[in-house]
Amino acid sequence: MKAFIFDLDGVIVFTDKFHYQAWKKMADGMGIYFDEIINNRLRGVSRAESLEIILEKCDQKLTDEKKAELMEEKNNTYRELLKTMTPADVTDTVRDTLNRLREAGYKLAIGSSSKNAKFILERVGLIDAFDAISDGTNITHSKPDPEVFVKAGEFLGVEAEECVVVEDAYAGIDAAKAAGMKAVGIGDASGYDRADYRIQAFEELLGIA
Ligand code: B16
Ligand code: MG
Repeated sequence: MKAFIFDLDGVIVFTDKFHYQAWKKMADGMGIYFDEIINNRLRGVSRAESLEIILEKCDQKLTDEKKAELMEEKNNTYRELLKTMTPADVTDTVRDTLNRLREAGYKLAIGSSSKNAKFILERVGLIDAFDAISDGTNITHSKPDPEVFVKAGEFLGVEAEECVVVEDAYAGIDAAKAAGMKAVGIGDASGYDRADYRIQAFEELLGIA
């Protein structure tokens, strides 16, 4: 193995509470029912697909323009919430493990569906911790499509079979396998049997390296 590719939200940082608050504000404004159980279905899913899931509870048919407006409104609220993030939002364990993997000679990349990935990494002081960032701004298909991880491997100059993806979403594990990469399931995906490794704590990656 030569490289580790990390999903961002749910692996390195935890912004699902901000996604929830921002979508909730939008849904309440539209009179659409939305709760934390529906929010769980948005994990690792793109912004546009997230909106479609929320609109399952809406009886009106919305135009593409209206959908774009709602996504922008949600994203503006979400980015305001992201501004409250600081380096203290990344655990010492995550920072230390990333440093140790780098010292051991592995290339490190981000493979995230989020168009806000770089903004988040800047807020938490991790923008220089990775050799490459593949995110929602450089893909046309979201997970479980392998594109985001294939691009991360290309950016690093490392072959797919030499990359390990670390993911908290089932769709992310499926994407990693479709890319021909090894997959580590953590958090929500620690119980997913398609993952090659299943871990409970981030530092267990040092045992895989
Ligand atoms: P944005 P990840 C994903 O990040 C989130 O898990 C998902 O909830 C979100 O809808 C998606 O990014 C798009 O985010 O609206 O910021 O572009 O887990 O792939 O790092
Ligand atoms: Mg995730």
